[in-house]
Amino acid sequence: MAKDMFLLWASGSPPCWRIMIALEEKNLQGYQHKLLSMAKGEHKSKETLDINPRGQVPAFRHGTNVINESGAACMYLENQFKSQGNPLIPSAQAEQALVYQRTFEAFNAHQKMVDVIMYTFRVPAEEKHEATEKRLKETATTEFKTWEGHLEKTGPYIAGKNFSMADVVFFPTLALAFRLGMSQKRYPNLGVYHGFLKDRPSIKATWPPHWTQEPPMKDPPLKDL
Ligand SMILES: N[C@@H](CCC(=O)N[C@@H](CS)C(=O)NCC(=O)O)C(=O)O
Repeated sequence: MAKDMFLLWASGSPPCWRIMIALEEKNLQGYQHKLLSMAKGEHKSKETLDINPRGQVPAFRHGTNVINESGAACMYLENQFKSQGNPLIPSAQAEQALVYQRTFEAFNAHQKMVDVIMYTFRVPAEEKHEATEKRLKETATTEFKTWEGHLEKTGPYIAGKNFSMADVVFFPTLALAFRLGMSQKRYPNLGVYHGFLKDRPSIKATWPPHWTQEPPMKDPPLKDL
């Protein structure tokens, strides 16, 4: 079944990682995949553009169905393989409501983190403004503080007692935030959450390969968060 799935991905990309975790959770190992180098611009190659015209990863195909949006691909995998592997969306009303809420809410955290990273690396020094940088960092900090608070109310997983789609979507963003310097001391609940989830088989199996080979950056962009 997984043999007719194909994923183009990049190491450390949270959207790619989400799909890879979902595939593991649904016991869909054995899918075809190719690791691309974004540094070499391989995500702009014809091979990628043929699947994802935006020239972005993930680029994911199941048979003739193309599902490039990471959230859409994860939902698709859960729905197509409902009874296979681990259920990621509970059917009980209150639990389902919380899982959907946290799953889609996680895209906010991701975007606010990306805003800081992009501003740091993509905006030329002469165009940077201290006030803008401060505002972006404060916005991202407030967002992660919100998630820190979520765990106080509904842990140990990000949407309650069980691992769910919300973890599939949120964890890669959090792991990248910590990798890029966000302080675990300032977010103790998120630190504990990250600590136990990183050993989950689906997450271990898909851990970004370059993170195990290369040390974190010396002056990381999220060190003020
Ligand atoms: N909406 C997409 C976002 C994908 C995305 O932002 N991918 C990044 C890598 S993390 C990318 O390919 N960036 C290169 C570019 O936009 O040119 C999803 O969640 O699947």
